[in-house]
Amino acid sequence: MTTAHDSATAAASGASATERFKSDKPSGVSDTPPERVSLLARSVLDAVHSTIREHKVTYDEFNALKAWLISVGEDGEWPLFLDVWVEHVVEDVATEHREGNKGTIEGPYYVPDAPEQGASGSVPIRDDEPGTPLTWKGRVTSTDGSALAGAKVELWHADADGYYSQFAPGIPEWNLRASFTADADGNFEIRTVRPAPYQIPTDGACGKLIAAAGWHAWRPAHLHVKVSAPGHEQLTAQLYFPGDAHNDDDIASAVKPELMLDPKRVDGGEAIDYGFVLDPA
Ligand code: MBD
Ligand code: FE
Repeated sequence: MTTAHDSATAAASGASATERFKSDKPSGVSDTPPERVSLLARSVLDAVHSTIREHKVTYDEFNALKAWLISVGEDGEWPLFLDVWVEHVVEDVATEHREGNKGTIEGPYYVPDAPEQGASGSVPIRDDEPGTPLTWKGRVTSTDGSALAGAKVELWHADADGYYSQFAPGIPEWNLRASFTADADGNFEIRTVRPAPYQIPTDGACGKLIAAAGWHAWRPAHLHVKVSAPGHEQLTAQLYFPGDAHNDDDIASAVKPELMLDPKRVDGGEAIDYGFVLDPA
């Protein structure tokens, strides 16, 4: 059977992720003081040079690298590459002071301003959406235990085939993307479906690296969230399902034990209970 997904390509999803990045996060090197740029660029170059000396990198290998770096840009895969292999360390460093909820990486597929569904409701979903229905109850609190009424919980995730709306063709614009607003007690209730394990695009430059190195392209199934409330640091996280084959070898190194769900079977699907504790800003 042919589906719209068969025409999903790395170049198309990479181009969408690159455009998304440019419009949402348009800050540049000019905001960074020259001493800092010099320090960081020097440090990265030193690491490259010592890798070359240590492993006696050849001209053939140097040229293979040049060709590959050119193709990362041509395929629009800089966001994918950086989010899969680098962002997890940036996230660790940025959030190490937090006492509240653990977070993890954002990845390349967040879109702001998803449809608002109030404190309780369903994500936008197709009539024939495949996958196990999931009901998720949670509460947003501050580190002192007080409820964060009006906290915003933005959710986005792949469908049961592993595709994200707005980055793969043939999916309604806001499918499986929504924003919820916690009630006066900080509570919210979300209805969606369980996402599938996710394989990053294999037909572009990142896929070429994975194949050439003999790695795999899988991330475990995950729900992405951003949680925000006035006077608090925004939390970006992902939640995972126990038993997933890739919880222990996520290609994006973004799984943490604190982010593991505990789904219970209920009539017509599964129920999860997971809340968030935000740090005061
Ligand atoms: C994803 O869905 C994702 O979450 C990350 C981090 C990288 C690629 C695809
Ligand atoms: Fe994802």
